[in-house]
Amino acid sequence: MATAERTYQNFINGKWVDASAAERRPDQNPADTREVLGEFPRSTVEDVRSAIDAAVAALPEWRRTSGPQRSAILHKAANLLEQRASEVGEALTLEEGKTIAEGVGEVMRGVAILRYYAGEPLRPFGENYQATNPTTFLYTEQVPLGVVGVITPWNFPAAIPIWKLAPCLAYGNVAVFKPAELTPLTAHLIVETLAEAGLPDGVLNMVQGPGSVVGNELATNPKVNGVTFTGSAEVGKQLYRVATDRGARVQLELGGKNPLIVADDASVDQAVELAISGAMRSTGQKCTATSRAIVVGRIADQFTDALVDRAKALKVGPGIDKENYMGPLVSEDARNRVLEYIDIGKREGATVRTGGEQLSGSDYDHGYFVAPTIFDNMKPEMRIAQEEIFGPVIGVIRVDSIEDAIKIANKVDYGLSASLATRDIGRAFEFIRQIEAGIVHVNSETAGAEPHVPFGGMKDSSSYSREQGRAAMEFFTQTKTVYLDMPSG
Ligand code: UN1
Repeated sequence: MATAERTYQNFINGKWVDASAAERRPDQNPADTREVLGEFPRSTVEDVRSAIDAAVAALPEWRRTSGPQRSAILHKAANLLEQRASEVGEALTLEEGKTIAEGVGEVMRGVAILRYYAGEPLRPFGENYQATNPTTFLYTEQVPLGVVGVITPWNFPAAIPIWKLAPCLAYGNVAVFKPAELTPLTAHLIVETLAEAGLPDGVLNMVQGPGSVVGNELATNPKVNGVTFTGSAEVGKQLYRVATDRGARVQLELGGKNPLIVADDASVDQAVELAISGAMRSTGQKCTATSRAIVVGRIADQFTDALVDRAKALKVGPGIDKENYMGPLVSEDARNRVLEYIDIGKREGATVRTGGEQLSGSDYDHGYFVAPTIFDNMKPEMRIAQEEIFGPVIGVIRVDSIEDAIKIANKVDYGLSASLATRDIGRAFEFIRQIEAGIVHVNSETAGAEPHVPFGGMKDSSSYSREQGRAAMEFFTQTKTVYLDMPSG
């Protein structure tokens, strides 16, 4: 297996530069940790400050570029990324672990997002109004927020950076991007592609390194006007306190505990497919993953048996191998955390119907593989039914009525996505009305997001803000109201 040959750098003011600290972090393949994909900087506060200063210096000119100019750059970035989709997708799979179909699919989603935001600067940026004085031209204009810190997680190392960076740049902002430490290579390739598309120096800067240093500086530095963050609730809430305390705008996308309610009239085959795909794709490491199957009445046994059979049949192994359905967890910590939750579930009295353990054997011994796990007899108050596990684990909760199912679905702190499998339109309407979730599905899985519509959660899943589609404009711009009158005399 190859060992690290290449060392990587930060991107500041249009140049690839070494971090000020000599210390580097190896980027390991979680399917086979003997493979190191590169060595990445562990940057210091000085590095972040120089990236912020470069962004500050680039802002006046960038914000004055025309919409069509910014549009052209984003179009070019989309085309360049499309040409590199298999290369970037492969890097993503090797460092994050998801399957190659998901890796390349995610990069293509990034391309679609870039194309959408390439169109944004060509759409309306404000509104005009009638004024009391009939000759006044009264209008609003959406102007950039300014310098934005972009902090992203490892689980969607291409799509999430792009869905934050593309609107950030499209609306005339400048960015300091801090990718997750576990997926620095995908971030590197994306920044390389965006830079090649012709962004002026300093408009996009990237600083690799730990959240406690790089993320913290972005949260505290008074020159940073806003911070957009996707990640854990714990880090997000801390960041929110620190950054809003100094008056910055903050956007959070946090966890989920997403339910799939299976009504007693549902197609069992369809419901099982939604549960498996929602729970096991990306090894369950999505904030939109399905982690609770709340099953109503008489079909519970049939559904659960079929779910268990389907989970047993899933092929698990390195994501780079096309025939595998599910790859490893992203890291040793992630694997240990999932195994710990499985233990907690057992101790709480839920029944493991399949999985529940780490996988061993030649394909598995150098990676962080856990078997697809189905808990039966999960009770709503159990920790495994309340807390985000972020792994290939789903629990079945059996209930007597759809009303109880919705009540239980809502009785968690999170409210990101939710799904109902049913053939009954009345039940669908009731579910849509009652469910506390930012993203609601009927007969489709809880995960997934179209690039051109708002994405975000209720309750503890976000900060009441939405990303993607036109909703992104609310975070990345501020409103200027203009009263334009004729000079008198
Ligand atoms: C998806 O379900 O495809 O971090 C997107 C996450 C979410 C994105 C999910 N912010 O998992």
